[in-house]
Amino acid sequence: MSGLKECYDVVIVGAGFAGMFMLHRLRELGVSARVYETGGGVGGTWYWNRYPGARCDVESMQYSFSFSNELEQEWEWSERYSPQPEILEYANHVADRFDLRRDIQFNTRVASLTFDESKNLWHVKTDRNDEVIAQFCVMAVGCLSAANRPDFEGLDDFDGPIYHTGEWPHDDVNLSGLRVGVIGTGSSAIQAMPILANQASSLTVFQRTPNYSVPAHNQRLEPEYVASIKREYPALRAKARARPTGFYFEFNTAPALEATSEERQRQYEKLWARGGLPFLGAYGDLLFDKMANETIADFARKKIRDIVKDPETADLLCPDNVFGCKRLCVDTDYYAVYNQPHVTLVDVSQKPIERFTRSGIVANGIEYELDAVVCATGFAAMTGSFEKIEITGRDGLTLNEKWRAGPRAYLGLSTAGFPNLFMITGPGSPSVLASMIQAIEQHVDWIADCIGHMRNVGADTIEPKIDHEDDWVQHVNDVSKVSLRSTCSSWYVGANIPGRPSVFMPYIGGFPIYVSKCNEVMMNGYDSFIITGARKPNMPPEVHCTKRWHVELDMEVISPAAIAAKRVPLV
Ligand code: NA7
Repeated sequence: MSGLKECYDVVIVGAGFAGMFMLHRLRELGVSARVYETGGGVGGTWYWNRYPGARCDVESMQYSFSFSNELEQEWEWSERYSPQPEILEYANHVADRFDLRRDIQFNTRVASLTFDESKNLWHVKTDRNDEVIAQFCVMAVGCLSAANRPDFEGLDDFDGPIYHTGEWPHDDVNLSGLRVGVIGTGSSAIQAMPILANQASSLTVFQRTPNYSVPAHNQRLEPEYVASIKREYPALRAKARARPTGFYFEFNTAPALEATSEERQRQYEKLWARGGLPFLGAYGDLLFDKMANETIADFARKKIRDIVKDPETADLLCPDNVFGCKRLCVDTDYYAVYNQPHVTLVDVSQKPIERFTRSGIVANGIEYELDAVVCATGFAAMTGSFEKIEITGRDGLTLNEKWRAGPRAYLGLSTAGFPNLFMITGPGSPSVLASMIQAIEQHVDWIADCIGHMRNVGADTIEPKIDHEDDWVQHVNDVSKVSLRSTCSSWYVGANIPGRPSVFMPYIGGFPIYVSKCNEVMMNGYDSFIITGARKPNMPPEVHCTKRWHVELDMEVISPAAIAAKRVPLV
């Protein structure tokens, strides 16, 4: 190709919260950056997941950027759990406030990234025939962005529309009076179903695995409450960062099995009434001790049976696996949906859906007549968006080839053989097990300081040393075994999609320990990385953005000893 390709210091793939904040930080560094985004607007997951009822399962006052005091103070959330349109509005507000759009090219998918070893540059090609060059690439592609569309037999025969919750159309979808089928009973389906049931003349739900869900008790936010949080924001954020999940809630570190059954009942009732993910913080050993877990699972199953009137349906809805092993769902009136006469639950746990026909879906030998189908079948989590891009590193090695047996990344930030390629919330980092925006901000700050250092020392490339990467991957794997979370077929281990290697992908050791490790690596002059071409190799790194991630480790709750003693509610 000609030598006239546009050249940037950094190309960022994706304009969700990660890509937007990365762009902002790079501008502060005085670095040129170009963002490519498949969608027609900013917001990433909140741009695509427009299905009815979509909302965040982390409380609004904590699900937001913390880097700008002004932004934090001026933005008003209206509900305890923000609905998708409001989060998208927030993303747009951030884009406008920091004038981000002028460096983002929308409706453009990055098709390939190829590292040129002779020049130490990445060649970037898009599906719109853009070809640009960059020293660094930052993958801000999201953890739950590549929709899982199972290849059911006869899909093309079906006369009606087939929607996917993660790729919901942008124009109005009118399901009023239609016979609607829903495939899947994960978080998306659980949020959508109460609304779909109000619209549809019949709702037929195809369930492969039941999920535990805790009531959201969503409500409008009182101005006094909002004001009180805003007054305390810095302290609240600091507390959140010291928590294993990166978001703040009160949790109990005492073991469930040391309480009497009456005490447990009171504790579970209290937290059920409070609602949301903190329910898992009822005791410290719930995700570590199978017997302790049984106590909370029994409580949740009893709640399902109390709500769902038909005992057979209630039985089908009661999971028999570890409570909180799959991502816990947070709902508004989900289980009660099944009391409506036009809602039918079809169990496809023993025999998979057989096929689509012109007029419906065949399961267990029965044809269910349908006008429209909603696939709430989730995502190729953590690695799906990487797989879609042809990423070629040193020696012609592709990332798909390197990750064939499961993702291998150092700190979930970078991977050996792919110099100057960073990932935001990549596999091997807390990512989906932490509050996503906190996890994103910490990664962006670390990457920004790293790129700043590379410029300060005049370096050409940086990539992890393979032995450090191997050790980290092993550590991620070892830590996961401490938790019961590693024991079921969830998307955390890629088990929702046939043929994927079974590897626990996020880092479950807790956000503060992870952040300390990232800080340590940086302060040691990136000695677990290979840096080439540095003209000033001994210059120590300057801490700018990462300064705010200094965490006071509350050793009582997050120390390795506490983890070993299985007392950390890694919600
Ligand atoms: P999830 O949680 O992965 O749920 C997908 C659902 O679809 C789940 O019940 C799956 O059953 C089901 N599924 C997937 N493939 C099939 C096939 N082939 N047949 C029948 N059923 C199928 O995705 P969501 O979008 O709901 O939520 C993702 C995350 O977003 C969520 O955890 C929150 O963090 C936000 P399975 O359990 O695999 O047996």
